Amino acid sequence: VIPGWFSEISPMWPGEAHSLKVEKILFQGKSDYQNVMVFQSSTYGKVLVLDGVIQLTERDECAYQEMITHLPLCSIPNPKKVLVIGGGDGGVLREVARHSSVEKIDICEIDKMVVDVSKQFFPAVAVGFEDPRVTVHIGDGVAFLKAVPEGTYDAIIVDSSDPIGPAQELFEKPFFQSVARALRPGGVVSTQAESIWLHMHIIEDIVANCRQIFKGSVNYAWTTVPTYPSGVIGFMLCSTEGPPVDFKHPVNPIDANDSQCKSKGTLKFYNSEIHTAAFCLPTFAKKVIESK
Ligand code: AAT
Repeated sequence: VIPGWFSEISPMWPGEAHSLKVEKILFQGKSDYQNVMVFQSSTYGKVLVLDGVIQLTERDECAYQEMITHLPLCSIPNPKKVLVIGGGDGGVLREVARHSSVEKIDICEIDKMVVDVSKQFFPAVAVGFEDPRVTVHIGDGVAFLKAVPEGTYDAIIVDSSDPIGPAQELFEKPFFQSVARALRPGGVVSTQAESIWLHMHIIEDIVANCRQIFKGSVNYAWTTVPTYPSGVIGFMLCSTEGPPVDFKHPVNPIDANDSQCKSKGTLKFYNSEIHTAAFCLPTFAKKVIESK
């Protein structure tokens, strides 16, 4: 550990630790679920850390939040009811709110401290909470989903932390079954699905489970996020049986109506070309994912 630097050390990426130079620690707390820290970095803006793992930085959060949201929402016409699990910083809410067809946005985040800290230190991210269509539920996403009536949502976005800690169950088969149940026929889900460089074994299991559960389509997409382990992160994109969804060819482009969102700023990362490109996989990953 280098003095004055934050190093992201975890058994989920043994033998490596990305480091950022710390200008100032702005917040340190312990919630019922995890350690919460915010620091000012010298080159990535403010950084939110949970249990020693970077959740977002001001500089590159756009890549993750825009992709995990617009990959599903731009793949179906007129999404109306959307559920976000995790995502307590509000960034995914900010992105969902860009879609004018959306009428209701529920969010279920386990840790209220994440919401409070985001409102205090990351106003450009927490702006998502200000949208009048948003209802906040503080609780476990697993329990919340079990109570949702069948066929409720057009889209579910699982913006979850890594599977060590409170998010563990969000990577397991029963959770994906409840997601499928809560979606309407032809509804879509997008989940945080780790890195092809570090977690092929986790991805393999998720893909195998999803192929059994989602009778529409099952796909893996990825993007670059410099401050996430290995610099890339992926998403599982699945649809339930019903009107077919071709994730690779977005039918609901957002590029055009983005201008209505002045308070949220404009899109910085997502566009229709990068949407399609996100599904192109390196050969080693393609082999594993297609064999499942
Ligand atoms: N948008 C920032 C990126 C995140 S945040 C993940 C959120 O999921 C956290 O706020 C955490 O408190 C919440 N969470 C964890 N478990 C649950 C649960 N069971 N129910 C509801 N919310 C939960 C993800 C960063 C990925 C990091 C990659 N290394």
